[in-house]
Amino acid sequence: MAPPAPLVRSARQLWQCQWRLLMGGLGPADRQGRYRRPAAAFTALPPLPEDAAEPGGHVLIVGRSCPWAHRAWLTWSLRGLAPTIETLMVVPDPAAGRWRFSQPFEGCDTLIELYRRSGADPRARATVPALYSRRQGKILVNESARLIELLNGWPAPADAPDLAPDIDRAAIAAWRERLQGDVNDGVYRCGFARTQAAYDEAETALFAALDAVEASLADQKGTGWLCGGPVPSLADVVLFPTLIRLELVYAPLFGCSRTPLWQLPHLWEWRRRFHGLEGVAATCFPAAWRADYFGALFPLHPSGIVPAGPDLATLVAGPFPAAPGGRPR
Ligand SMILES: N[C@@H](CCC(=O)N[C@@H](CS)C(=O)NCC(=O)O)C(=O)O
Repeated sequence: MAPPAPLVRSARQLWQCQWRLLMGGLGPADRQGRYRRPAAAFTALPPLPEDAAEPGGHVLIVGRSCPWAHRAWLTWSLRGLAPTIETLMVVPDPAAGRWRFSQPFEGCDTLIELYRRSGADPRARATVPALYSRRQGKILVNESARLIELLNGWPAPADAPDLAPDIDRAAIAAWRERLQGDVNDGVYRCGFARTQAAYDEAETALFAALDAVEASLADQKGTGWLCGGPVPSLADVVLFPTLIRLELVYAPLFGCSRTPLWQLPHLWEWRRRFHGLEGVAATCFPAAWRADYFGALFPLHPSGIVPAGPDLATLVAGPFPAAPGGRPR
């Protein structure tokens, strides 16, 4: 038997109130209900450390599900930095809402301890990615946008690609600027919106940016990378972590489902090719992504049930068969 209407009404009101409170725990919002990403602790681009070339002198701390960590991990992988920088995976602790180390690292059980030891403001969020210097005994930078720039200038094997060559610098910077707000953060602005208007604004900007990328890839007679060079650039690197999670997480959980990626054939093909680059598939963990997002973001998904999703292999399959008229089937 259905519960009486007044009970349903008051349960809804109570839930709305609790939902707003819980959403506050995910991040701040402005007065219009737009999600505002909080500032990080070590955001400035540090100089290249003197001991950068020393084997194992630095540790890149990442979490599997985090797209911001993913871009740093991809940069590390594409440039072959394993000889000088170790990677270390932290694991989520959803009950406590923090990252912890699988085994104590530098005497710390949790990432927040390492942040405190590095001199972070006690109120700062302990986020991934973070680059740790063993010699200095502290985190050097934890803002992924700066970290990938640092890693792009890090001493690397002779055949390592430059992901921000001078000739494409302006185009790379322009794409990165747009992608960072409208796409990388844009999916979070959709998912963490507190009002319909805030969601609509973020969602429109997200798909407008993806349409712009699609148009640019379609126009470009070059190599199929975003800035036209022979190798992907940092613009491609930052786009990939968001796009590879689109059907798996952001469409079903954050409401980013207006245009399925198969309707953007050049982007589909771009994603397939990027995923095929050496070392990229090893950074992709679709089951862990889904478990972490659906399991941890309680206010968005209170049941905690992890729904079945598409097989990643089907998302990077192709080339996409074109139907008459050039549209994919
Ligand atoms: N500005 C940071 C954001 C990183 C970030 O928000 N990471 C999330 C995981 S996706 C995190 O570690 N959150 C933990 C927390 O907020 O306590 C960057 O781009 O590096």
